[in-house]
Amino acid sequence: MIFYKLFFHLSCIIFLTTFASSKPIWKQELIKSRNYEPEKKVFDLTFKRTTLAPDGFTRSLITINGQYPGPVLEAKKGDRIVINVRNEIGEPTAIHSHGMFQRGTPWFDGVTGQSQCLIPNNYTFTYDFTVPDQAGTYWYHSHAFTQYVDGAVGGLIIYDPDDPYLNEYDEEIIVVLSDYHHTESEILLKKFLSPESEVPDNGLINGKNSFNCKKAPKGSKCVDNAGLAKFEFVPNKRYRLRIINTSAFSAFFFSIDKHEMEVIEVEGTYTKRNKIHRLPINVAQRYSVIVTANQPVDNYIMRSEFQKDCLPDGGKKLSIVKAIVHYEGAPENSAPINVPWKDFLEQCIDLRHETLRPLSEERPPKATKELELTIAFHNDSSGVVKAFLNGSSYVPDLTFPTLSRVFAGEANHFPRDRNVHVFNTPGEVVDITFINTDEGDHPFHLHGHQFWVLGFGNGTHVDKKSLNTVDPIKRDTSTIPASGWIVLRFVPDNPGVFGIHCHMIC
Ligand SMILES: *[C@@H]1O[C@H](CO)[C@@H](O)[C@H](O)[C@H]1NC(C)=O
Ligand SMILES: *[C@@H]1O[C@H](CO)[C@@H](O)[C@H](O)[C@H]1NC(C)=O
Ligand SMILES: *[C@@H]1O[C@H](CO)[C@@H](O)[C@H](O)[C@H]1NC(C)=O
Ligand SMILES: *[C@@H]1O[C@H](CO)[C@@H](O)[C@H](O)[C@H]1NC(C)=O
Ligand SMILES: *[C@@H]1O[C@H](CO)[C@@H](O)[C@H](O)[C@H]1NC(C)=O
Ligand SMILES: [Cu+2]
Repeated sequence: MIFYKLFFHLSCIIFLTTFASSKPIWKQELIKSRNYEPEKKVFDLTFKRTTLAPDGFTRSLITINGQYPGPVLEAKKGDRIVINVRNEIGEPTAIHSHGMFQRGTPWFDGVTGQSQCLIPNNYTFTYDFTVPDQAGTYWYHSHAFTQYVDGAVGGLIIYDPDDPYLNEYDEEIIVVLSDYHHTESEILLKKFLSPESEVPDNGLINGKNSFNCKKAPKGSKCVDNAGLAKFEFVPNKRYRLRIINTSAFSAFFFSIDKHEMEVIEVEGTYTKRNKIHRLPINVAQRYSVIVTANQPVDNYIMRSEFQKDCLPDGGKKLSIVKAIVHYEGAPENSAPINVPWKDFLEQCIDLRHETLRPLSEERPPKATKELELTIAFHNDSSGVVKAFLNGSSYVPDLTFPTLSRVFAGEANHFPRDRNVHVFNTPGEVVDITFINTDEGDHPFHLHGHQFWVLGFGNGTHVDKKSLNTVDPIKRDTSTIPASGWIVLRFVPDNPGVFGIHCHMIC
């Protein structure tokens, strides 16, 4: 029964710093010091409902420019990104660029009730922001209702002309992993409100997979063997795979049979090169790995395995999500090499520090403030199960977003259920400790910032001695273990209203 509890409103706290100390938006010095010119990149995206069958099963999906997943938006460090969102979904929406700091443009963070009002149907809204100081693997998705489960997602890549690994790979490949539901999210949501659990029907790699139609309900439109995504490898070339997990619930182990991979980036932070065989990746997380095409010319299975322990019913009916790595010169349709890596990995937690270390070690500043919050799921006064942070369940005001409230001079009067935490002292460094009393793990995401992951563990007692304050990894999405804790440190130096929330549609 973990699931229906999760499929609920964001449980959110909001960071707010007053606008008085606002820093310049555009770091001219940084840009000038480089030998390349920033550009203005304009993307026109139309969001629209379309009937599609990515895995053979026909359903209505939200497509972006007719595609699912949506087009990958590509820019480079320093660019200005302009996204014209045309809403033809038939209902209101808002689009969040996940991982973007939005320094100086907090109103373009795309969160309804926090940074903007909804974009009505048949309207166009323009997001306009710069990325002076970030590069890496990101994604964009609807931040309204449960639309991203219905397909409103796509990759967002910021290339880095100063990438320290630039000479260590020849080409890039984007791999979008998702869980996939045959039921529309609105119906799913209703199911979750009743104590009837639901797990994904399937998973996709770059929007493709096959489905065994025998498992589909009678009367549905379904075709077997819809086909797998295919990735072309040229022998001896080195590939940077950018892996993006856009799931609603499901964590995966990602691997390619017979191929090792080396992690080099997590969510915009370069890591020390580290060889692994299986990569755990939770909802909303991203990694880059280098894979060398150093195996005999053939076809190989790329697999994304559901971490079934994190699913409420143990994911009994789910199969491994597959794609094909096809070496140039290999037969087109021969059976792929099927030799999965067998390394044991603990489920439902992130890669540990030993395998995930920052390339440039950075000792975080000392914390000046501590914030402890307990995550719990239980019924409210009307008997509906909700997520609570220290007893308060987040309720957005869709018609008067928190940021508008700040501009209206109401920065000191927030209703309790807006779960606001105000940071308005320059130089503040905050440690947030989450104590998760739920039996499910929760991938937490912070908007507008990255945080250092100082440590995580089991139980409600934080083992302070185990915290790493010397060289922790910095990222924007981290898993809080089931019935466990995590300590995150961050510097609230980006004026605006930014959420921190579980990314499981909770
Ligand atoms: C949206 O625009 C389309 C075509 O311009 C029109 O047919 C439809 O009635 C409009 N819908 C709404 C809700 O205004
Ligand atoms: C994506 O995140 C979900 C949710 O935690 C997780 O179950 C799934 O395993 C992740 N995918 C991968 C490839 O790790
Ligand atoms: C949340 O609750 C815990 C446990 O009761 C308490 O220690 C902590 O101070 C509370 N946090 C806030 C922000 O009030
Ligand atoms: C909340 O749940 C508990 C335990 O399931 C139940 O006893 C109680 O009646 C519920 N309260 C409301 C208001 O529904
Ligand atoms: C946490 O608990 C799980 C399950 O009991 C166990 O497998 C794991 O090793 C524990 N982790 C730590 C850090 O103690
Ligand atoms: Cu985000």
